[in-house]
Amino acid sequence: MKKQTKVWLVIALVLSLLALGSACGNKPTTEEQTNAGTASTGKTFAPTGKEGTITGTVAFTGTPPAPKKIDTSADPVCGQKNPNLTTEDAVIKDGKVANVFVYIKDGTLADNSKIGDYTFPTPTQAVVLDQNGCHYRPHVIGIQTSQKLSITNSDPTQHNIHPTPKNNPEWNQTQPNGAPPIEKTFARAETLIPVKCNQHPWMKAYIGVLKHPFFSVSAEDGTYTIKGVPPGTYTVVAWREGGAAGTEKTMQVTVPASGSAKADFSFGEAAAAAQPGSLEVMPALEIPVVGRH
Ligand SMILES: [Cu+2]
Repeated sequence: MKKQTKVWLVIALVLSLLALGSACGNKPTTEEQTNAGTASTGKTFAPTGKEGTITGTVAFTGTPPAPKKIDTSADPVCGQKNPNLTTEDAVIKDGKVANVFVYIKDGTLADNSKIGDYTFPTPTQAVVLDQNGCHYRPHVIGIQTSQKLSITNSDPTQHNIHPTPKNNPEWNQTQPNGAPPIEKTFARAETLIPVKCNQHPWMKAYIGVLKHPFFSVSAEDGTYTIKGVPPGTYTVVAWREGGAAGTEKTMQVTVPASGSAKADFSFGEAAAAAQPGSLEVMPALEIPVVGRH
């Protein structure tokens, strides 16, 4: 064999070894990518511009319980700042219920994907829970997982915030007058987390934690709106406090492309005997095309 041929053989051998080496070197990277893909089951939700809304009113049938005056003698500061403090477990006016947490529990989008399979970006804005007049404002809030909850004390007294979750860590923290906001996040979805105050036994709030942004709290006129909902059919839950874990009403709601679905809920004595709720779908803004899939 010629010396030149030998040299070429050696070069070829070295090159093939290098190629093999780099192939081996690439292997873990490929595995990492595969593992990462498996670990995060969620695909990031991307709006298509055809999102719709779910709106409705939460009613109360029958005679609502009257709010009771709260005895604030445990802390005179509370009585001075808010002498007319009343219970907030039933804020009902003209047969309409406030503080009902309405949310999408699960469902299927128009393309047959499941809402629970998506991941949603965490809002950068914090949700604020204020203690003002020795009660929580608002009384019921919704928040996304990992979104910042900022708890503020606007009272000239000390509070002790004490959420009692089941799926998230429990904590309680003292917040004296003038203390900076307490900032917390919830890692897991949970509906709903009761919040109490270790200083003032009457203080209560509820936090609904969801992985997605499709939730709303009914206003004083009972109305609510869930915006940015992708077209699809969903199980919508209306949760109202009361009893050990609250009361839930459930409804199937179909959101048309770029349209609006109406879902009214009803609580109260007569509501149990009547229909669980009325569903009315407003026409889609899009004109249906014959033969469209
Ligand atoms: Cu308090």
